[in-house]
Amino acid sequence: QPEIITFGESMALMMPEGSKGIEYSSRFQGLFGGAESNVAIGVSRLGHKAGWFSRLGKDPLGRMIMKKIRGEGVDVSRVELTTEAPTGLMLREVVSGKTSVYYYRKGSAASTLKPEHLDEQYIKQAKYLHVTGITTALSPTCRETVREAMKLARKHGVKVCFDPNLRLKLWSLEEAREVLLELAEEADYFLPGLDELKLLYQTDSFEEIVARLSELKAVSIVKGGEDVTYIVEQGRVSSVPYFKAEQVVDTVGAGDGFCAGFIVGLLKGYRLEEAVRLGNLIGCMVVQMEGDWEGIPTWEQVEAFLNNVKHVER
Ligand code: KDG
Repeated sequence: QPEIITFGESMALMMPEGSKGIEYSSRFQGLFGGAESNVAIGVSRLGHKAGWFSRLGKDPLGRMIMKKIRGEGVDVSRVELTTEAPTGLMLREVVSGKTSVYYYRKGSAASTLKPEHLDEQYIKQAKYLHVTGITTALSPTCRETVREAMKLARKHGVKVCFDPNLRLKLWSLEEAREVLLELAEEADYFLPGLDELKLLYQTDSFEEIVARLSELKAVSIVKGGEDVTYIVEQGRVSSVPYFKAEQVVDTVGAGDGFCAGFIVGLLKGYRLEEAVRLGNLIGCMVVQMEGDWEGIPTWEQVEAFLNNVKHVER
């Protein structure tokens, strides 16, 4: 039985091989990603049971994504492959150090998710439900599904983690603010980035941001401070330093890696600071490899890193 359940859109991901951008590249790597499945894969690699569901197209990309997520040990028993709509696609390039993402996901299978697709019993038996703002941007029915899932979680005492994951290529800031700030009120753990909060609360003042976060019932974990992650709990602020990455290759997915590490910390009964430290470590490992989730370590690799175990080459 999954200890944490999450749902949302996963898409095929094409990235140019080498340093040429999309326009001039003739070779691409075929990967996949999706904020929520990135978290589920992370939790699974770190040795805990995660369930992820969505709707995927009954097409080669949908089957590829489903098999790979299953291959990572995530429970995909509630995923539906449908002929109604195709699997979404995104392209990503890093040109002169600048990352750009292009979405081809309008009308995708995942955007047809609706509250009827939720399985109450499945959610009920978990300890955590993890949802993100990306799903709420996909369609009105997706938005309703997130609201309903949070309601079901509350009804059954399942703790809700909410990452706003603001994506301005999907909707306007005005629309996003209204929906995301409303959902933040319903979460137990609110996991935004500092840059997102500046936009959502329309202020650059850290004090003002802390004041707004302190109005929430949630514990807020704010990613992307100056080399620290902040914990804000009813007016009290503490910070946990980052680990230093040896090389930064691809920063996309770092936030999801953080969430996976943080949730695993909670599952292990760690103190908040310790759970955040684990999140920081996973985020740091993710940025050192290409792809959204490929850099997430296994639990053995985490232990080896923390215990300074020497790597044996052969
Ligand atoms: O957090 C990483 C995600 O942004 C990436 O996996 C793609 O889910 C994705 C999205 O909608 O941007």
